[in-house]
Amino acid sequence: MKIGMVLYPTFGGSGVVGTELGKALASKGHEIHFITYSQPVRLGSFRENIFYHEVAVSDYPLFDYQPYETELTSKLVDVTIHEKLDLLHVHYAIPHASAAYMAQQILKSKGIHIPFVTTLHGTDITLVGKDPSFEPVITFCINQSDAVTAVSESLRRDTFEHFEITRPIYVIPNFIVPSLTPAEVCNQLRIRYAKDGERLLCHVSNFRKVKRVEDVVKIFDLVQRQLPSKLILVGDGPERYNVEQLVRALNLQDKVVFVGKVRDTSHVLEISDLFLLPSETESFGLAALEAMAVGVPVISSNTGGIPEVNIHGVTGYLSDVGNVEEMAEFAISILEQNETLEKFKKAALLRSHDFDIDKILPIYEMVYEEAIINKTKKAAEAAL
Ligand code: GMT
Repeated sequence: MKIGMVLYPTFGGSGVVGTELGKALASKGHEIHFITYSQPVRLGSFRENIFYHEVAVSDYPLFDYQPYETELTSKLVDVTIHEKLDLLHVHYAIPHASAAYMAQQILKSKGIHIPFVTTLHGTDITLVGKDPSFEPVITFCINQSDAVTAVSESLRRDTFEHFEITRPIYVIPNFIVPSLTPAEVCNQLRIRYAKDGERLLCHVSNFRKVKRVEDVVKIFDLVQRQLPSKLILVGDGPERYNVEQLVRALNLQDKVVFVGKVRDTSHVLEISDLFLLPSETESFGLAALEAMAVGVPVISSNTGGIPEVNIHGVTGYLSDVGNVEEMAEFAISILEQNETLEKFKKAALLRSHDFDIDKILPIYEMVYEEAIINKTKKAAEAAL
């Protein structure tokens, strides 16, 4: 299949999922055309079957706000025609689903019938999307999509709850592409952050309010009072300043490392003992799954789709949002004894295999095939 993959090229989970999916599809022989405003961070180097089309955003002085959606739409039309695409797959509804719908209508007027699949990722529904200023457009575009997928049962439920949806939504969970760095590399890297006998805790996010990164620091503060440990914070965003202030106020500067944005987080995760994800809401929690995929247990909040990934008492623990005391107790209970930590590490790794790309990819392929067949049928019926 020739697929146009539309996504945010940044560090966000939806961009990571779209990029890794595209790469995996390309390895299976599909032709993947990434269409976005800058090169996706996880795209990596030149590969067979992968093409990247940059959406140039004009800066005409009349525009206080650049019409990205319009330029994206034009690009979708152009790439579909000239690369003879079979399907568009848009990640994150806003504004990708409405751009795809518009492109579809323009193409229809030229006799080209292309289906589009929309994957809902979380904040496009749970935070931004349900805002009344977006709601009518989101509802319309979800209903007009040729197929809709959501990354968890929880997100599917939220979508039906907040929008008037008249079509089915398939749950296709996020996935991991397993690859382990040799232990030797990990050990060398680890001793730069944690001395012998110290535990290493880790958090990765875009430092938005919804991630509650201050809770990460509060949990760590309680843990380090009981166990020698360090915390690595990966990522950057609007809350970083407040988090830095909190670290200083708690006098934890020597124990907390801010490494900023990291393109490939696997190396940081591989040297960690425990991952903290105390988010307010999380449709899936890809960051937690990526930690589990390298054998790191997870302390998380019990919210959104996280319980579909992190199993309480097995791969880590889940607590109510904001209950930092309990999260710290759970963290200590895992980290105190080597045997317990090992048990949780093994269980986390094992669980992550349920989300192996080999299991998830065929489901996307099925959805694509069905969408293409249905579109072709509809176009033929309309032509009669
Ligand atoms: O977490 C973010 O703020 C980024 C956002 C995105 O769309 O890039 O992440 C969402 O999609 C990820 C990939 O499907 C999910 O793993 C995250 O749980 C989800 N974030 C939220 O629901 C807050």
